[in-house]
Amino acid sequence: MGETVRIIGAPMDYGANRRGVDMGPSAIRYAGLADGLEEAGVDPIDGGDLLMPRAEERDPDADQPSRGNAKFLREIADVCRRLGDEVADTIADGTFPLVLGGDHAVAIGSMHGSSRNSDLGAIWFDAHADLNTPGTSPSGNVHGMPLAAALGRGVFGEMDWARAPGIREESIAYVGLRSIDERERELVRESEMTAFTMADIDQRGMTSVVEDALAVATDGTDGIHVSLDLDWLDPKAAPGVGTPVRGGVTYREAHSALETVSRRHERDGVLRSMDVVEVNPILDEANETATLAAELTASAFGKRIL
Ligand code: 6HN
Ligand code: MN
Ligand code: MN
Ligand code: MN
Repeated sequence: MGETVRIIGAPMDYGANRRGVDMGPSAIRYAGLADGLEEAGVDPIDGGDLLMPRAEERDPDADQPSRGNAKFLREIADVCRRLGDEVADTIADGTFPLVLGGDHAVAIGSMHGSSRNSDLGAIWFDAHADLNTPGTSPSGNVHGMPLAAALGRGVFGEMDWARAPGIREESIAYVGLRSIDERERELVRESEMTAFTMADIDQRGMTSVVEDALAVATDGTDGIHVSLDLDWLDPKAAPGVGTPVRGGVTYREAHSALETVSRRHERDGVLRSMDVVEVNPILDEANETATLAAELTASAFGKRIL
């Protein structure tokens, strides 16, 4: 294929309540990400990491108009602005942006940058719905809010760095949902997003579900963003995450899902940007989760068994 993939590290942990995800980019690189991408037939270049102050040096409740209970919103806005620019510049250069988190709030920057000049669909591989606003969030952690931010819901509507210009609700598909907050459940039900839960995967099998998710995200769009939250997997396969939820996707199902994405990409070039988030090396067992993150990324770019 010869596609050039630019690795962009976003070692941000402002959006989660536990330190550790800031080490995700290092751990995923160390686990062999670049080698895996080469084996998949793409050309990786490493764009390094975005610089950011340590959370301990900042005040999570620093004043910001309409911040609500959202923690570190100023810092997250600053990182997402810079990340959005870098993602947009990478695409303008004809290169593929692969963002390594960090917590899932980095996806706000990825989607903003990727949808700046085009209509973008999205597939959300996650245990969680990530649709809280500062008005509904039980935790105040912004990693539970990136989809609400991208859609400009609630107070995010006033934040130019948050709302992704080219993303519409009906072009977003969840795959593997299993942990939804009480108030979020209504938001998902009332939204125009398509939600494939773990129950759908049980009943229909992963390949068929992901093919449907691809159909949703590519319908009427110029391309898709894939957001891979490692807590999508069962904690047995991916123990190194901050918000594990049992009953998740297996190792084989995960590969099958990303291989399904890659087959579609090989045919139609649909993939436009991707992020791999929520790997927490402090909670991991011998870098197992980072290794899985690297392997799944290679699968998304076409690495095959034979
Ligand atoms: N993630 N729904 C919970 C919250 O605090 O809003 C958990 C969010 C988890 C977010 O894993 O990216
Ligand atoms: Mn620029
Ligand atoms: Mn998430
Ligand atoms: Mn999650």
